[in-house]
Amino acid sequence: MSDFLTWASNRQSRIEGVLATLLPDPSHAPGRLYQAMRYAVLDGGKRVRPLLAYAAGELTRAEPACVDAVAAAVEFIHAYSLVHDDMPAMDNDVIRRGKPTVHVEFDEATALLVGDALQSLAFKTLSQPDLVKLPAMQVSMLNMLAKASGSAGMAGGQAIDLASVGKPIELTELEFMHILKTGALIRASVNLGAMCGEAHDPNTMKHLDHYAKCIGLAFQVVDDVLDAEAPTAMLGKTAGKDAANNKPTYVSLLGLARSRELAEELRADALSALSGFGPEAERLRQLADYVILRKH
Ligand code: GRG
Repeated sequence: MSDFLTWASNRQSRIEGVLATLLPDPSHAPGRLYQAMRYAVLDGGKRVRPLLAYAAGELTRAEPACVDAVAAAVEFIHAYSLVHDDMPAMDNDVIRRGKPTVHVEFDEATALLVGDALQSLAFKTLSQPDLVKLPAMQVSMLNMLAKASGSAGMAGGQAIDLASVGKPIELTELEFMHILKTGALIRASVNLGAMCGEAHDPNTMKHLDHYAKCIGLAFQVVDDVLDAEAPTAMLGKTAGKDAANNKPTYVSLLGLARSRELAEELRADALSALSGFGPEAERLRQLADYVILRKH
């Protein structure tokens, strides 16, 4: 585990540097927007999506510069989603990553623009010239990120989430919502990281995609468990909000014990998807453990 923590910390520092370089310089106009973009992205978060991209890139022996771009693009999309999700029209939250949310620290109009601009920056980053050898591959990657973040992915999942507050919901509907809302971007992080490499034969990609699908869902199940039982100080965001907002969650539908079991089953499923790989998949295996055993 200590070897994994060293690897993760190394990659977290690396992505911090990449993000800082790609974000616009706040000494130029519009300085306040640039400052807010940097506030939203830098110095916070577990960087799970970049870590997944780096681990998948290691498996396919990817070009580091390509994985850096993928990791930054998925993190920009993620950061934008958190900024918008926290706004009064959505989750109306005041703490994120242990500090005031962007609309509280700046203002609502700025928070909207931060999300818009981060989304564009994600696509600018992934569309930079010569990222991969084959231009058609890069178009496929852009298409994948667009689908994962759009109405058939994260934004669509968020729409279902908002519409389901206070309503009875079946487990299958909850699962569908999370596959889109949280799962799609996590899945894209793994697939895009792998696509930076040389070996994207259909079999490798199929197993990786199944791993990513399980991890995406497990991430959400664990998030629901933590929301129910971990204190705000540990989460860096308001704890217990789902129950307070009458939101359907895995815990409200299945109870804590069954939710924990489900996370464990998804972890086992994710690991079995990697069983045909050797040591090159070790970081992905360790990340499955990290996602499921995390405390915040
Ligand atoms: C606004 C279009 C739009 C979408 C919002 C992902 C999302 C969709 C909202 C986030 C709401 C939320 C708290 C979902 C639970 C799972 C989740 C994505 C948690 C936050 O991700 P972490 O734990 O956060 O990776 P850090 O801060 O570590 O990056």
